[in-house]
Amino acid sequence: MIPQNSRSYWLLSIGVGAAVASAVLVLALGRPESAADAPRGDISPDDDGSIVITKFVPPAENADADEHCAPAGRFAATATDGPSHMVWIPGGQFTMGSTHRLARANESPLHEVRVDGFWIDKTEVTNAEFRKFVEATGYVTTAERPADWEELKKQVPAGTPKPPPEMLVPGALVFTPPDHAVPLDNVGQWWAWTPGANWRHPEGPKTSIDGKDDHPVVQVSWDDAVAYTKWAGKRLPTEAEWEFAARGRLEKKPFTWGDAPLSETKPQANIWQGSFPHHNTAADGYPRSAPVKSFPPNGYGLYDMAGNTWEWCSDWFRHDTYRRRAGDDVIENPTGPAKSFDPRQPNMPQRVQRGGSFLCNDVYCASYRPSARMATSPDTGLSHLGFRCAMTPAMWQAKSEKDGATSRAAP
Ligand SMILES: [Ca+2]
Repeated sequence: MIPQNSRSYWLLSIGVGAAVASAVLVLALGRPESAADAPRGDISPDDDGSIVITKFVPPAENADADEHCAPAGRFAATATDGPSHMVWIPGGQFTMGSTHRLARANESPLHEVRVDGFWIDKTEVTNAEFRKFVEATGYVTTAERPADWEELKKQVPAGTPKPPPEMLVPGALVFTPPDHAVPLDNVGQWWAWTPGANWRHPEGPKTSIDGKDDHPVVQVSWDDAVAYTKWAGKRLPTEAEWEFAARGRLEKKPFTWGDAPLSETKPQANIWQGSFPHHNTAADGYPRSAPVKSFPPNGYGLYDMAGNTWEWCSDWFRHDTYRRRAGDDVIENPTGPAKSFDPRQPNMPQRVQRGGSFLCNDVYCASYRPSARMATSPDTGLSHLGFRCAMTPAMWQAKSEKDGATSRAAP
């Protein structure tokens, strides 16, 4: 489900005169485009007994998704062998994109991509995990800070007047459904700029995450997600890595589970059932986010690669990224364009998000498919947007050495 994906546009659409707001909204509210083996390296015990990978050797094809949290090798797989709660994704080549009937124009043409092996989080980063980061660092998320006009004005048409100060307060965008059917050409009818919304209060100041430790964290900007990954010694996955992992070894399939459409009786993912955006039957059990691992994993043992919450990727977004690759041979480890561009919102930089969310439905946008692409400005939080982390062998080695040093230094 497309959000309106920039807090700058929302602030301005509310805070300025009708003429400017109208121009902004024309740009901003458009409908989306038409529609286990872990590394077997030379692993040896360090002086203090911890396991250190001294030479990385790419692993063979995974054999059992549930065994991929840790590398197999000469040492029995234990929590110290690989990053906990992560799955080793062996490198490989795949066909990126889709021409499925539900695919949008920005998902084609199909092209061949090869990625190196990497670890990726088994689940979306949860509220409990994000809380540990905040408690350890004192980090204040984007949505908890007042909006910076000097930054926002770079994203809007020249000459746009500054909103009144009362509009530039901390906040984020919240899905706020109408109580009746509405035309699906204006996302302003179901998204609302909400002062006081942030990761602790994802649907506004009167809401909380009490009892939702195992739900994916939301209302985190791309900047917040990157800050978390750095603290964790990880990084965001690239768009190509994300899609490769989401496909779970299934070549050219429309869904993470294969060809079958979403089941009404045994849903494969947390999306929207009923009539969007006003009537959600929640036949899958969850009107909003679900605890991670509530639905079956994909072929790599990854949960919620379809639905639940969108997930940030590292790449800048371009609507024509794939068209610009046409004619290329196999593309190795693509990291996205150098700059963002989307003709619908030409002034606004956007980062890629993947995976769809609990708002996805086939009537409006079926983005719970592994090839579906969406984008949001990096300073924006949304009530259905979270992330998961990736990690390279070099990052894991660096973290292991750092943690080992820390352990040795401890009294
Ligand atoms: Ca649902």
